[in-house]
Amino acid sequence: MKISMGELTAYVPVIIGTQDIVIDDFESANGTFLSFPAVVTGNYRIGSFKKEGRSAGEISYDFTTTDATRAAYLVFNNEGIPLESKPQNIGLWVYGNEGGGHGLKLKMTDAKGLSENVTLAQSINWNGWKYIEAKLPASLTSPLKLERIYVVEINPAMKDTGKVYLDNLTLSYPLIFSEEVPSPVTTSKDLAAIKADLETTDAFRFFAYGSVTNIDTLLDNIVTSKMAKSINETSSINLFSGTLDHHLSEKLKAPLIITNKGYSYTEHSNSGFIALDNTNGGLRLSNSNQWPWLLTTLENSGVKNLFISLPKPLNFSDPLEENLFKNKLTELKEEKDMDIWILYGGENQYKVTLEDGIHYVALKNFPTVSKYNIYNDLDTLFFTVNKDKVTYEILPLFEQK
Ligand SMILES: [Ca+2]
Repeated sequence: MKISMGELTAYVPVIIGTQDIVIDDFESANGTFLSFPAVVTGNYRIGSFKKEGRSAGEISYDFTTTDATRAAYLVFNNEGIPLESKPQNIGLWVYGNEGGGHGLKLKMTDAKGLSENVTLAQSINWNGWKYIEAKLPASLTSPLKLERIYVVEINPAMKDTGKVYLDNLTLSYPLIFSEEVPSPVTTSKDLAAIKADLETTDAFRFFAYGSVTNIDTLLDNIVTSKMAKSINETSSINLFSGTLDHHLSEKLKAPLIITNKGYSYTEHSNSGFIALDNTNGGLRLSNSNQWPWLLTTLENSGVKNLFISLPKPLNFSDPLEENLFKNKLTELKEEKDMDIWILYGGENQYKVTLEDGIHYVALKNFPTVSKYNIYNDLDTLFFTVNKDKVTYEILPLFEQK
């Protein structure tokens, strides 16, 4: 969000949604019953009456035996459920018909051993299933443990027996904030840098990216899920000019071309994809067998478009080899009228340049720092390959609203 006052402009964090994670689906034994005071009786079990799946949790209580404050607890196994990082909200589905208008609370313990009781509902007074949630107090220090969920009554007059059903205990995390001053995505003047429709049935789109490594934080996982969704909606091939973390690769549907070791040739529709290895500063230095293989492959290939991917920038330690490589491609372009694109990794920004009619495209790596700006640091590149024309679009993964 941008706030302007006179000449002052400030950028403040913006929450653009939440990511919900179910941490207990009540599909297997997860806790035991406890009451307060001891004269209160009841039970906790996993039963077949449920919101989702095959079962839900069931707390039964008998609040008729005393006037004192009464509570019926589900005490989670193993001293509670650890919460990896502190969520914004914690919630669950609760079936309220036999809730007797009592309160529903949970008990958290934090890293310092401090306990706090958090109210989920002042009064269980609804019919059917309802999702209820509570914010976690700022005073608690992560990591937290959820120890108990319980039905509680302080009013001596409210005496009854009943049952409360619980399902899908869920943590909600805020979906990312922007803390830095955003800058617009750099746009290229390249004529190929335009949005294009798929004109014929053999036309296709493909995704191109650098390395994706160290997907280890919750934010990384949220971001790569979003990335996978956007890729799977449109892409027929997914090209990475470097290592691809399994957290992303296992979510992708289309065939992968990964350029981090070795060399390969893949044909799709009217296009050829050649992966080469220049990790040691050149083709010969990385694997000398590549040259004869490459020359034969280029000789035999009759495709309209050629996409050559390399893990590192085209900056060979032997300038003669680099020239030879570039000349070979220029020659090929003229002889066979191919549209040639060199896609290389090792960069932190997308960059497209045109040299002797050949496109050189630096592919962006996934941020390796733990904190990054989701609007500025997460662009994606999609190529559209039509019969006579290759175009591309560099788009931010998250659109700033
Ligand atoms: Ca369930």
